Amino acid sequence: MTALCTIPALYSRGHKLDEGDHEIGILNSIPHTGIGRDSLQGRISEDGYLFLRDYLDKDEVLAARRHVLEQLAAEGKLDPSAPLMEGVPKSETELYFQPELAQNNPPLQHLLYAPQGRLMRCFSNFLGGEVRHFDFTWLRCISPGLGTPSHCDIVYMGRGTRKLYTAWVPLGDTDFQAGGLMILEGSHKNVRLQNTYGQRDVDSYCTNRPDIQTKTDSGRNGWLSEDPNKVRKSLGGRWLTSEYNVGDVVIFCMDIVHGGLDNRSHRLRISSDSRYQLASEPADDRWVGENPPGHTSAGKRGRIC
Ligand SMILES: O=C(O)CCC(=O)C(=O)O
Ligand SMILES: [Fe+2]
Repeated sequence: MTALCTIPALYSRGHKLDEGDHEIGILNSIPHTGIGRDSLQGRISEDGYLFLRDYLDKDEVLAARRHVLEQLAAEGKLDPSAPLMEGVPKSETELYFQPELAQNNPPLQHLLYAPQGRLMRCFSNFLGGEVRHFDFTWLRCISPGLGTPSHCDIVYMGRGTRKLYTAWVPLGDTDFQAGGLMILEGSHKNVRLQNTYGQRDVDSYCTNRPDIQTKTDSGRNGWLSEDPNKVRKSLGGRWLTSEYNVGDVVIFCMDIVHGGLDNRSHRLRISSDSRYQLASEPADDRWVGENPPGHTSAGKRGRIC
C-alpha cells in the first residue's frame, strides 16, 4: 500500500483536492484468494467497494489496450513518433468517452465478459448465482486534461435492480499523474443522498411540464458537482484513490460517490467500466440487448412531475 506521505497534489475538474490525513487516503485492497462470499458482501456493505490488485490476467488487459490503441492509431489520433503502447495522443486530439472502441474489441470483451473468465467468476462468487452483465461497455480514453466529475452511477442505470455493481478496470498502468478512479469514503451509506440525488434518472423528463424539462433530470448530465472539495465537505469522508497497475480492478456499488482525477500526464488514460448483477434480477433496458439504446431518445422516459 502506498504510504500517505507519498501522495502528491491531486486534482479533479481543475480543483486541487484538499490535502491532509482527514481529506485524502488510499483505497484498501483486499486479498483475492480464499475470500468467500460472506466476507466479500460484508466488505462491500462496509466500504462500498472491493479493490482487487493484480487480479486480472495482465496479458489480456494489455491485449485489450493494444486493440484500443491500434484503432486510435488507424484514425490518426496518436502521436506516431511515440511507441504505440505509450498511448500518446496528438496535441490536437481531444478524447474522452469512446464506447465504440469496446464493441469490436475481442480481447476486452473476453476480459470483461467471458463466462469462465476471472471477472465473471468473481461476480458469481460475490453475488451467489448466475450473473448477467450489461452489453454496453463504457470505454474511456481520457486526454490530458479534466477528469470525470463526482457522481453516483445509479442516476444513469437505476431502472433495474439496485444490486448492480461497476467494475472499473485500468487498461494500462495509471499513476497519480495520469489520474484514475477516486471514491468518496462512506458515501454509499448516506441515506439522505440516496433519497434525493440518488432518486434521479438522467433520461427522465416531465410529460406534464415541458417548460421545466431542462430543470429536471433530463436537463442535467447527472453529475453531483464539479467541485470535489465541496462534495467532500458536504458529505464527509475522505477522497480515496490509488495508483493502479495492469491487472487491478475496483468493484463498487451504485450509491457510492466517485469520479476521476485529472489527467496531468502526456498520455491517454485508458480504462473501462462495465456492470454486473444477478441474472434473476430486473435489468435496466437502456444497457442490455444487441444494440442498447443508452441515453439516446429511445431511452428517454416521461413521468408526471
Ligand atoms: O474512469 C472514470 O473517469 C470514471 C469512472 C466511472 O465513473 C465509473 O467507473 O463508473
Ligand atoms: Fe461512474
